[in-house]
Amino acid sequence: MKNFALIGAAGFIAPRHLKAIKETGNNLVAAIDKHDNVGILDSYFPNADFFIEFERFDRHLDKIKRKGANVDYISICSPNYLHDSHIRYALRYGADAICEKPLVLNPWNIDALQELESETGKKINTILQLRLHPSIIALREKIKNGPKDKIYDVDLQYMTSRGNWYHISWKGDLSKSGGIATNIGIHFFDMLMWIFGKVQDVTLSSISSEHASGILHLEHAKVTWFLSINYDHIPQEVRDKGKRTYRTLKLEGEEIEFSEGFTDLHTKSYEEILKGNGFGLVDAKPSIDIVYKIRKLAKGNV
Ligand code: AKG
Repeated sequence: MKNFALIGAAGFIAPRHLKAIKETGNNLVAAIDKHDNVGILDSYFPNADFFIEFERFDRHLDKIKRKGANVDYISICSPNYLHDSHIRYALRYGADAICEKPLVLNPWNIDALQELESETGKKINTILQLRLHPSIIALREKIKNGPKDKIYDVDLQYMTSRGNWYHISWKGDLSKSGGIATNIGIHFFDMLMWIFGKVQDVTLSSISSEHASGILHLEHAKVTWFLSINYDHIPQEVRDKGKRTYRTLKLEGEEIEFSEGFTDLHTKSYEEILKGNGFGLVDAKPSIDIVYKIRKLAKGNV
């Protein structure tokens, strides 16, 4: 059984990490969040120690270490712009990191973390759960076994509605989340490159605080993409079924839906990480590069 600590216990994504730690048979010894609405801990680890000040969290983890009971993994669910700092804390402490997406906001943050991995010998893992989604794995296989020189015509609609709170929270602050193409688009940019190969070009047709669209040219696909968190963008027939998400991809006109199953993949991600098969810095880099480029396009800097 491994010991875990978790940074960002009060956030949107923390329950999936708590569930994954529990379902993989491990233990949470300590958690921190500057917000104290963490009653969710009782559903998974009522005995975990909880802190709202980083210094006290650090002192506690240090005490655990001096007693010889190391924390093996630190899970990071904090706002995106703090990820690299919290990863540094984890590795310097002597733990491996498991960090939510996007691993970092800027490509050069990855280079700095690469040096830290070599210095400490510890591993930085990230969550790229679409790579573990059965429909996406099947699609990748199909493309791998298809003609090698084909450029597929792909239409991607990625809609995952969020209420007004999204814009008021740190996710609505461009400097903290990177905006929706970074915070949410990262999922499908990574997935598309994993399936269709390296990026050749990306263009942006429109962008706002709640949507983005453009064209992505990959080695084996030309992808027209549309991303939205606005519920009204979801097709009526999908809304009529009571759904608030619609993730779908048309390959040469043939629809592949992957709306379901997305939220259950953290445990699978943890299982792979614990076996030493986690996605790391090298895996995360291409999608970090592309969302950085989109942010520059949005500002008219490219
Ligand atoms: C987020 O809200 O931060 C997400 O990553 C959600 C992505 C999705 O629902 O597809």
